[in-house]
Amino acid sequence: MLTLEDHMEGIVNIFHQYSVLTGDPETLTKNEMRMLITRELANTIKKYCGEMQGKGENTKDQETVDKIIQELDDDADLLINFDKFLDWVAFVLVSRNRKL
Ligand SMILES: [Ca+2]
Repeated sequence: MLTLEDHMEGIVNIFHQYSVLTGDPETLTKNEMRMLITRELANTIKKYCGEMQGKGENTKDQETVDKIIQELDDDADLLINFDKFLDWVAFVLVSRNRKL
């Protein structure tokens, strides 16, 4: 059975699996983040997309991914470090838990 430690290590590993692809290995470029979200969070994105449509926004998956990245990159340096990534993962987990 997986422990919380295993899951935490998994989050760190997934981040680095994508962050090392180009440029600084400790930050995600927008393309790296886009790849991570698209491949690792396909179902979550579909839900996000549905929620935005519920708010009257007609977004497709790709536009939803772009919006998430824009929100994450709040200082507009085009890079997402582990702190920002983890804040976002925590936010997704908290909203998911509320809906369970
Ligand atoms: Ca990188």
